Amino acid sequence: MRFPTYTLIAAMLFAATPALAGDYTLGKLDIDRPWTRATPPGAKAAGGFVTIANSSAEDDRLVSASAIFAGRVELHTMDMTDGVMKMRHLPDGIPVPAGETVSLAPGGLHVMFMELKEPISEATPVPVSLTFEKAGTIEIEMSVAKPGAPAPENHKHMHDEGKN
Ligand SMILES: [Cu+2]
Repeated sequence: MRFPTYTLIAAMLFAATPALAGDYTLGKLDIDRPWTRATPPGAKAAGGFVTIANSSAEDDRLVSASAIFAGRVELHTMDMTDGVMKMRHLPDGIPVPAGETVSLAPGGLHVMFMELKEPISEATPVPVSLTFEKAGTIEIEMSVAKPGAPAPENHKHMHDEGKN
């Protein structure tokens, strides 16, 4: 028995476009590729990262985040002050302007998981809730990369309260 040629072509096309796991939609927000890193034993904090695209005509804002595995979750940024990378708490949250894409990434904006109740282990996605001023709240899962997956050393040292 032979398959008609078009069946094979269709199969190849589907194989070439895998589903995008870990991407979410909330209203007009696309919330893509959320991830965090596995934590070494004794670590008290970890950063979470995600890309948020706002295709609506209205500005929005990531106002807060929460997670059952962290006693406290804040929104932070990092910037260079006198040649040193420093973290800053953003009490007003992270603006996501109309028509723009905002990336939370190592070395910049991030979700800060603090007072960790248990280590974050590699390859087990963790549930996180993100709340936006206009779009509301969404539950997502962050995939977990290896400890120390690409991030500036300074960030790690600051959270570990010590130097390696
Ligand atoms: Cu931080």
